[in-house]
Amino acid sequence: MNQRISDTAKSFSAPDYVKHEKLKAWVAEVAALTQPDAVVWCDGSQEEADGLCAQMVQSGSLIKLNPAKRPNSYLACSDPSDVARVEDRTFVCTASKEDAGPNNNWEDPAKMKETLKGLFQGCMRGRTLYVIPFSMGPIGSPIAHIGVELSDSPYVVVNMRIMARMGRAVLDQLGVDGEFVPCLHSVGHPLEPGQQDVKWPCNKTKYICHFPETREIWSFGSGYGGNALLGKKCFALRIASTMARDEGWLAEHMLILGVESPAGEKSYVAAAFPSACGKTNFAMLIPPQALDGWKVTTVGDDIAWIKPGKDGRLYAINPEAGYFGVAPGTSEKTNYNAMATLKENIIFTNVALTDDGDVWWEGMTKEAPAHLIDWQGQDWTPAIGKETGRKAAHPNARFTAPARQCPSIDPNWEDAAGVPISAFIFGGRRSTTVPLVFEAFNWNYGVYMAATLGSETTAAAGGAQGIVRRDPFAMLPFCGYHMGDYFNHWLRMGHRIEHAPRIFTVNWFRQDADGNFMWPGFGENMRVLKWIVERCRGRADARQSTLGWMPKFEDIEWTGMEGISKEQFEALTKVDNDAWREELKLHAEWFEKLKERLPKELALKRELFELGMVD
Ligand code: O2Y
Ligand code: MN
Repeated sequence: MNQRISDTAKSFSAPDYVKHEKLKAWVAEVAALTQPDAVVWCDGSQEEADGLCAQMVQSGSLIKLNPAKRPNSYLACSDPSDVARVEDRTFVCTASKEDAGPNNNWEDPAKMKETLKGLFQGCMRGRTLYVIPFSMGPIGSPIAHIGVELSDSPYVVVNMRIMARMGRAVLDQLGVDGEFVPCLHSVGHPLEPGQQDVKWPCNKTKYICHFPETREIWSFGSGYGGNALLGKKCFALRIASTMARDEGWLAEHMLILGVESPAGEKSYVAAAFPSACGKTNFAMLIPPQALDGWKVTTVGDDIAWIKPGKDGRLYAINPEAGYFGVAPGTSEKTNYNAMATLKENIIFTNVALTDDGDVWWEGMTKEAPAHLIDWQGQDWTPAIGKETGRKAAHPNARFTAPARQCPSIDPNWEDAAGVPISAFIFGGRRSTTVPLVFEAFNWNYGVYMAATLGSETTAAAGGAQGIVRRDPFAMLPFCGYHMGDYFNHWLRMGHRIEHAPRIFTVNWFRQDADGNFMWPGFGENMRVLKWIVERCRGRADARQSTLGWMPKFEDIEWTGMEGISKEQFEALTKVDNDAWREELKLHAEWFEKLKERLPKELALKRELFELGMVD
């Protein structure tokens, strides 16, 4: 498989089975620029992944976990400078700066290409260039799209194999002239002859660049997560959002879940939450036992691609095949299904290593083990943690897990046609102002609510706590074009489809005057979800409020739940006009930032809203 060429011309030929001339030409062009020692066309097989993992164990980049505890699983620990997505180094390069919008860092495409070509020149010396063909979505699905990542990181190869459908089958689907998004990635750490590699190669100069007009991605300097696994945020959101705008569909930062009633009726909803709002927990929710017969199934935990179907409904796929989830805080109590997904075939990144060769992170168990090796390779004990404040796992430590291992996986999660969406749900973390749940009066109203979605910062994210940040549609870091144009696209989509999903806002995080959460969250969110899906079937009652349709106390199923009185529920769902007048001022400030491209409907809606907020 490995075609090592030692001649100085370093020409590499593709395997005979590759018939796509444009792809072959691009690989040759990149190899000439980056000068790798070898080019490997990944077939996606288990043997290939096993071989790469063995090679990384040998080089010290991966630790093989105890197979008796965690079969076929590995731990990677990154360089401390390369632990998360780097938003300040992420660029959208469009011919006109306005098209990228104030929500993106911008650079002229030609200028950025010159900079990147300088950086990529010879950057793979001493390394192997891996050709990684991948499909975002089930291979052959009319909602799916194909990408090819060229990367000099074997860690990227084995993660992409979990996160996407990857390898020979994708090349077969591409055929001789199929369309693909070229995704070029390098850790930016060439090796001179005889130079010893480091465990986690990367470069202090980082560029994560998107060229939406030519549908290309170039990423340099980071080996981590969304910076390096280019199918995820770079392709499935930033590039795909522009494809979706141009082609009349939606590429969204949304989980997709199925809800089955005791009568066996199935509904699907897609939901967007900014970070630190329990998105993965909601995607894998286990209903309380008392809601006998209700079932929640998981289609996707992070991204949804949604296209109009012939029947006038919207159909969604999860373009991914795996979860790249945050480990800290995940436990059998907070997310039983996630923990069950992690039993085998997992790549952990930046968690701690136990003395018996397993993994641990803060929040996994009540008590920390007596001794660990922390994510930076140092001894860690609860006493050291207490004394120094050092965490055993990095707060952004991750697991890469095959979605098929999730116990709540939906039977239709790989359906090429997608699943029909009945509702969109938008939720932020708001200690005040935003009620537990309400349904927008109509599509445009729902778009307004999503466009003004805000969430409070948490201490866990670092920095100040409790500041409301606008994160429209939870897409602020992921929309590949001007946010005002994106709102307009959503407004137009609603009018193009005959059976538009209903739109709901939720807030699991409202607090009382003493700072206590007023809603228990987790599995109890099923009660709200039940009301939502029944509203979509025209079965659940509601009252009209200034914000939208809201459940009355008796419209929520309370069986098996104590502790929320009618008065408390009224407080949870109260619309505080004073607070909303303040909120609407903040909406005005937010809209001001987008004013060049803000749809008039939304500015008008805000004013009407303000007029309605009278006591
Ligand atoms: O830090 C990273 O590289 C990953 S960020 C991420 C990963 C999985 C799902 N969502 C996100 C996100 O930032 O929304
Ligand atoms: Mn995400």
